[in-house]
Amino acid sequence: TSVRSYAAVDLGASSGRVMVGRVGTDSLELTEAHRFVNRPVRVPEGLRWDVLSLYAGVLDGLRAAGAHSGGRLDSVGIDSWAVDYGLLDADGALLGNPVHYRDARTEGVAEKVWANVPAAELYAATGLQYAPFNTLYQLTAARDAGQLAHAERLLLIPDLLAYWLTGEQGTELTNASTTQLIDPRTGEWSYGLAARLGIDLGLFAPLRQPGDPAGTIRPEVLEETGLTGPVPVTAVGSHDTASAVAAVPATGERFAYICTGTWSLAGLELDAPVLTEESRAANFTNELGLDGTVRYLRNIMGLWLLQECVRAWGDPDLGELLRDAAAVPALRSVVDAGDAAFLAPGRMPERIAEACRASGQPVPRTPGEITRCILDSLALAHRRAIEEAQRLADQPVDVVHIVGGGTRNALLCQLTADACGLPVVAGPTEAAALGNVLVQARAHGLVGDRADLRRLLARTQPLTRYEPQGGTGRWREAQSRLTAR
Ligand code: ADP
Ligand code: LRH
Repeated sequence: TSVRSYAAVDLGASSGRVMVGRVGTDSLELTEAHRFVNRPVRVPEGLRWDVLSLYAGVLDGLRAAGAHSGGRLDSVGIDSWAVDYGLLDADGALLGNPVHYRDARTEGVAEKVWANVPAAELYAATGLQYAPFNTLYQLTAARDAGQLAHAERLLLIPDLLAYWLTGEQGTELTNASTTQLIDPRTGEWSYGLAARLGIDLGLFAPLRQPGDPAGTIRPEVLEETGLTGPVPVTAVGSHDTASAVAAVPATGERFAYICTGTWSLAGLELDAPVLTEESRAANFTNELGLDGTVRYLRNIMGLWLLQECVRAWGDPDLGELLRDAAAVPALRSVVDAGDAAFLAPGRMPERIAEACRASGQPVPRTPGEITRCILDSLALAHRRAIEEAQRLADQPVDVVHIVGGGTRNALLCQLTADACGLPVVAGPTEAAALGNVLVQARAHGLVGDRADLRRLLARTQPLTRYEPQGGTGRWREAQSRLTAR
């Protein structure tokens, strides 16, 4: 039987990696070829992605991936965090560094957009939860600041990197669904909405579906990376969360998922969007997944809260910190981990302490106490999102799958099982890369439908099961401290 080698470029907000997936008809193996930090840079005009250093990381990664596979790769796929983009001029040259979604430029922009198209109408048309960083708001801010004057093309981050590798431009659909300019019922651009908001959809390259060919690596890049051509690039679920959800190793249909990393994305896979007013009020989003599925989920601040504290504390050992946190009594204080007040960088330990004080709870002081407060708060937010998603979509579940970097945090997984009152199956850790690899393999006919793909993962990937303990009463009580205010 033939085994093929696929490279998955997966860029998270905290690190980028290039993984090699070796896929046979009944086998799947993933190895890390290269990992590099993703360090945003604050310049006087604001917070920016260092996209050239990320591209250099991708090239280093492809070189390493080739070295793992005798210089030959059957295809390359790229996924990254959502919503952000680069602008190109008429010659195809990048106009400035892509703006980071945590940059403050979108403050007050949503209100201006809603004056044209009310928030309720916007939700009914696009199904996207309100987040200040949705591409629509970023693009409105850029336009109003005159920054689109020389822009001929807008490429979302994975599409920009694919363009640099191949010379070809496209807009992959799952990530396009995070722009707030796509109709989730049709998977097409919302032309009417864009016209009313004065957004020029001509800036976007034609849509691509996951599995579509996305060009061939340029000869100069082959030379630079030591790869033997031709190497095709395949469109995958280029939104990292779409790739991660594709790699949830569920064996049945009654499952919820939490993609944990810098963010926690908690919700369900649905056949159709939920566009009700109740769903909007609960701030659930309808992003698009593979094969016309909908990723019905809520954004929770995620391990960003811990990353920022760890940065403030001068990078102590994570393992030790988590051991200290495990020794702190449970649920002493919790914060609302869904609160956009935690979006911006800086002063995180202080902001968490302030939130506890403001809600009349004991103020955590030591790093161990603050870490415990973060993990309890994340588990509580996971519980709330999964409970509300089931109710709003009328789709009950029996199990919660956790994928992504957070699967390495056993305390968080156990707390999530306890809070949800459901078993948690944790793994795989590199879900986005696996989903990326499997969509490439599927495009080449190596795996079948979504369920086959999930069965292959369940058979081949190490998974850890956590049973719920202690009843959910104390979690309900903790929630009431936040909602009673
Ligand atoms: P992203 O893709 O958003 O950059 P990841 O999925 O790589 O994020 O997850 C990163 C997070 O995983 C870190 O913030 C950290 O909290 C957690 N993590 C990574 N390694 C470990 C570890 N050894 N133990 C516990 N948690 C870990
Ligand atoms: C996670 C993620 C998430 C988006 C955010 C901007 O990496 O893609 O799904 O909401 O980044």
